[in-house]
Amino acid sequence: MKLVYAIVHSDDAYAVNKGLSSAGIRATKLASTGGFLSKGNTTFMICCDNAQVDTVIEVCKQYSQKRKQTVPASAVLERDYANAEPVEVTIGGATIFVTDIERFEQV
Ligand code: 2BA
Repeated sequence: MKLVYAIVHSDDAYAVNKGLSSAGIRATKLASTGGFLSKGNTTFMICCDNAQVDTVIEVCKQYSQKRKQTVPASAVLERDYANAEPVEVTIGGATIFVTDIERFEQV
């Protein structure tokens, strides 16, 4: 069994959730915050069979959009350049971690 963490933009969370559910995959949604932008995002915790991991990744890929966001230059530059132009970063689609599960219990 695997535990998949999928971090998606909150605007995509509803579609990803629906996609997982239509594929018969159970998930827990957590409200999370990106360490870089300090903006809310959504983390899905998905415990699934090894054979379902590719489906999970496919669903996340299908329903997560790439977005461009402008951030102050000070967020990405090592030194604070007061007059530097804001910098554009690309967010997403989804950031996914696949981990092993040693034991799964529902009691
Ligand atoms: P944030 O940390 O808020 O990052 C938002 C976007 O800002 C990132 O999009 C990336 O394009 C940019 N970014 C982040 N750190 C950067 C840096 N040091 N320099 C320049 N640009 C930077 P994504 O890569 O798509 O990540 C989206 C969200 O996924 C992240 O939000 C964070 O919550 C999570 N994430 C990404 N990589 C992670 C990792 N290695 N471990 C844990 N969480 C991660």
